[in-house]
Amino acid sequence: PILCFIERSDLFCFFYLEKKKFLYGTAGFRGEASMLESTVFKAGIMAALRSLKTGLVVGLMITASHNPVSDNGVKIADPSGGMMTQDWEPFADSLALAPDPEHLVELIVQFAKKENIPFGGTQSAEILLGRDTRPSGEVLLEAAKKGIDAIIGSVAINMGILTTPQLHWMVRRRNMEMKASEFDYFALLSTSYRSLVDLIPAKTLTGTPDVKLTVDAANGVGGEKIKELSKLLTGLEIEVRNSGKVGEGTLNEKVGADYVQKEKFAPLGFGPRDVGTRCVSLDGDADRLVYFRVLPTDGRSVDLVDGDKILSLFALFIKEQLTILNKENGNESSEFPVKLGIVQTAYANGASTEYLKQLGLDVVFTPTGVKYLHEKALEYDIGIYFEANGHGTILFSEAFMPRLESKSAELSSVTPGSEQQKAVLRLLAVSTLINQAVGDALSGLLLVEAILQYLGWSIERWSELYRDLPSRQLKVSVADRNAIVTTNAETTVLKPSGLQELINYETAKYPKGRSFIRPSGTEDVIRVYAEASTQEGADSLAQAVAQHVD
Ligand code: NG1
Ligand code: ZN
Repeated sequence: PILCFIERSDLFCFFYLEKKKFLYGTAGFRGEASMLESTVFKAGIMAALRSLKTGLVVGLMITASHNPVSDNGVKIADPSGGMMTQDWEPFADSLALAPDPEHLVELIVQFAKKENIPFGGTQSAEILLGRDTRPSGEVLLEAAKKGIDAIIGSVAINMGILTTPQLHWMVRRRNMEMKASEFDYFALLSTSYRSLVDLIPAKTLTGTPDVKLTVDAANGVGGEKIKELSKLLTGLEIEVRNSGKVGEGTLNEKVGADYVQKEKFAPLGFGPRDVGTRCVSLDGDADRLVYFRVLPTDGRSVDLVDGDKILSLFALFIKEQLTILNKENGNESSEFPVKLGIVQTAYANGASTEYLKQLGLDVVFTPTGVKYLHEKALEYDIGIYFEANGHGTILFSEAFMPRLESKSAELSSVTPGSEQQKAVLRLLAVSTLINQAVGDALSGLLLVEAILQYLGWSIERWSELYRDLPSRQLKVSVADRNAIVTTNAETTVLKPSGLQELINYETAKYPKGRSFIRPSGTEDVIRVYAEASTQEGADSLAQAVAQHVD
């Protein structure tokens, strides 16, 4: 009976296009764009089923983030705005691997039964579609629509060209029955930023604040979006380069957050003229950001202020607000206990972890992949997570928000204008500025800018919070990357046996040495990471470990 709710002609028409099988990794399905049509079509089916199952709005985003322009990908946003629930990933894989349309239909029928997905009832499905600026995006978006149409009762709404975090934000807001247009997004970000700036204590406002920020938009979707956003901002001078305009360069080619973070080199379009200014790089779909300043030594190398330092800045600021809030008449009181947690991965620079622990913060680790970090951060009242590569955000838990709001109401009637009240207002402004669905370069950079102004800090001062340990990342191509199995938030190799002992042996040779390997979730490689007290040490440790992997 379920079959009559599936448009079979579409299934057949899309199947023959399949040339390669993909797996739903840490970033959904990703690969060469010309091979993806059938897989994206299946992702459309998945999204429709997910919406039918939950009775809520679901998102589907076509992007390959920081990967080359010839690649593309698709990921599904759950009703919360976060990544699709991990329980459904095996189903996504099985759809992608289905050998023919008959099997595909069979898989859908079985899965729908198992999950009690209500076909043909009053339930309808609604899926918001978005794509980045890749030329292959349009065709793939059509394929996704076809997949959604194949599940009768589902409606696809094309939201057009968006950053990944904008789409996730819209899905989340729609399900909370809140205004969710792109204009609403820009308006909320700009007003929250304004509130934070207006709450800066007068004493830090001495001297002229450095309001100039130069943005490298990776020739991606973030370029136009940040220009639109900046029209609503006052007191911040934003210059956008690599904005994606024709002739300005290629998406993600020697530009963008991934390039700057991995190469520690200024992106194209930046150089000696930028020495002394604050610069920020977004990635291709604007869900990552890293800051940098071009060094005067050669006008090309950069002092990188990565995700770990952004995390540290956020943590410092939130902690300070909580301290102010709990200070009554100069005495610490535990009147308003808040569970603040910091979530990192093994890629976090060891110096950042040490710094955060010195601040007395609760730091925990998860495997690589936003879904793991996000899930962990949700366990706290306020959970801050970041990957070193610049993807992260601050989550305010559902249980905590009403507490914060009632504290705000109480303080505004009992002690209006007090420092405590201001601290609460700052936290509330952060909760609306920073994207609660996923990491978001635009909201992230506005928060950084507001905090730097609050502290009266330059980028140099921020960068000096701690000194990064030298590190090196390498990739090793192997026949089967899944032959390597890790545990302990990816810091220990379980299989093949004996390999971890070799890594330990190499690592022990270096002061402050640390090294781990893991299969990438987005590329067909094993990644090697090494850290040591010197760059030479980190380089040769990484080399030595890579040789054992080969
Ligand atoms: P993989 O390929 O699994 O290492 C990369 C990043 C992740 C995450 C995903 C999703 C590194 C070392 N890894 O994953 O942190 O951002 O892409 O885009 O940066
Ligand atoms: Zn991205």
